[in-house]
Formats: sequence, structure tokens, C-alpha cells
Amino acid sequence: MRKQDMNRDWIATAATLSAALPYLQRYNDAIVVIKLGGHAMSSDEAMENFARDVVLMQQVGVNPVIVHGGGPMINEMLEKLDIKSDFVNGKRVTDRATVEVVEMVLSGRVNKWIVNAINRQGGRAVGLSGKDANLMTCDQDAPELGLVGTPAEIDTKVLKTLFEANTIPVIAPLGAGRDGETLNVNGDTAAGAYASALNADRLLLLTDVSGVKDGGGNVLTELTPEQIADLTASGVIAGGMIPKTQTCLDAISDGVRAAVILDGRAPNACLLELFTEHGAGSIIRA
Ligand code: X2W
Repeated sequence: MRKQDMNRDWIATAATLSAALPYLQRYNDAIVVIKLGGHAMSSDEAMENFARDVVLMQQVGVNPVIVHGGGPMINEMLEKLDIKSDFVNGKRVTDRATVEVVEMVLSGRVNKWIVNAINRQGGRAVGLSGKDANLMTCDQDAPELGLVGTPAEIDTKVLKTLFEANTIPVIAPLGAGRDGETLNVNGDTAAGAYASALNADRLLLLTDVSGVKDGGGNVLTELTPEQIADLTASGVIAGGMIPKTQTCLDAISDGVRAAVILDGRAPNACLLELFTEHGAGSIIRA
């Protein structure tokens, strides 16, 4: 295989690596919180590609933190068990039976799927939820939502220890209530709270749309808080995009340098965003 036939592909690969140097330098030792939404986990192959990008990021000096969702997987299990489920303002109404399923699916199935995928790519990942090492203590959200939490205190100690040991934390969005009860937290909200507590350089929200779109359906590559307010008031930003843009706004006003909403199903979405001039999705800067 090793020949002197320097065909164009190899030359392009070397040029790509060379062009990435300023970005690699910029993100050396940076903290990047990545929210992997349930809709972005479309197959084992997509998971493998995601895991490979995360391992590469860590290899070049980034400290990645993965916070995941898994809404579609929770829905599937609730259906199998014949438990009805409703959402209010994008949050699942969660009773005791539901929170048991949420924890089983998120901390058991989805968390281990991601951890295993990263480890298989040569990384070292460890799975946690907000209940581990006092990572996330929550207050109860609106009483009508039941066992849903809103992040109140984050203890980042264990995450910093993991960074030092080159270990990638993979966190399920559950938290402990003040009395030790298990609370279900929206994945975007949890990711934003971890990013703020860590003063992250980037918060990446990986979903199944290519970014925030204008009225004509074109992706807005860069967005200001004022534009978000206008687009929300006019109904262009609607549905599930409202909590995502709100999470980004909260994060940047809380010490995160920039937040990006992007399509996690696109090949090498994270690398494109961090290490190229092109970027990906919609960025909101502090
Ligand atoms: C979410 C947690 C999972 C999640 C739920 O129960 O579905 C609440 O709604 P995605 O895949 O990111 O939507 N929790 C309170 O956020 O998953």
C-alpha cells in the first residue's frame, strides 16, 4: 500500500490537517459540552461516527463532555409498557412509574450505548447521571410536571478529575432532588447547565435539523440574541427550537463563549464546527 503515488486524496488529507492547525491550537484544553439528542442517534453507524469525532477531539487536546437525551427511546419503552405520556412546553409530565422508565432507558440503555461506542473507538468514557458524585442537584420544576427537575446546583469536581485522567464523561439528564428523589431533566436544559457551570468554550446542541432557519427556510449561520427574540415573536422559531435557542441564550449570558445548534446526523458535524473555517449549523456568540 505504501507507494510514492501521491494521489490527490492524500495530498488533500495532509492539506486539511495543515489548515486545521490554528483551530487545534485554539481549542487546546478547551471544554466543549456536546448535547447528543435522541433524534441525532439514528443508527449504530451514526453513533460510531459521532464517537470517532469525540475521540479525535480529545486526542487533540479538547475536554469533551457528552450530555445526552433519548426522548424517542423513552417513548418507545413507555409504549411497550402501556404507560401514557404527555408533554407540556417540551417537557415530559413525569410520574413515579415514568421516571423509573426514564432512568432505566437513559442511564441504562442510551448512556451505555454512547460509552461503549466511544470506548470501541479507542477513547476512555465513563457513564454518569446527575445523581452521581452530586453532579446535578435540582429544584422541582412546575408542580404539574411531577418529577421534573430544573438544575439548581452543579458540582463539577468529578468532571475536572476525569479531564485530568483523559476520561470522557457521558452524562444522562437526570438529577437528584433536595430530598434525594430522582428527577427527569430536559436534555438541552441539563447540557446548558453543565456548560455554564464549566464555563465551557462551546456548547454544541446536536439534533436532526441543520440549524435555526429564517422565514424562507434558509439556515442562519450566525444569530444574535435580538434576532432570536424577533424570530420567536414572529413564530419562525417554534416548537422544540424554542427551548434550544433559550438554552443557548442562557448559556452565553452565563459564561459560555458560544453555543451552536447543528445537525448531528451530518458526517463529522462536530469536527466541521470546531476545526474548520466553514463551521456547521447556527452559532450564537456571547
Ligand atoms: C426528557 C429527557 C430526555 C431528553 C424526556 O423525558 O424525554 C423531560 O422532558 P431528547 O432526545 O434530547 O429530547 N425530559 C423533562 O431530553 O431527550
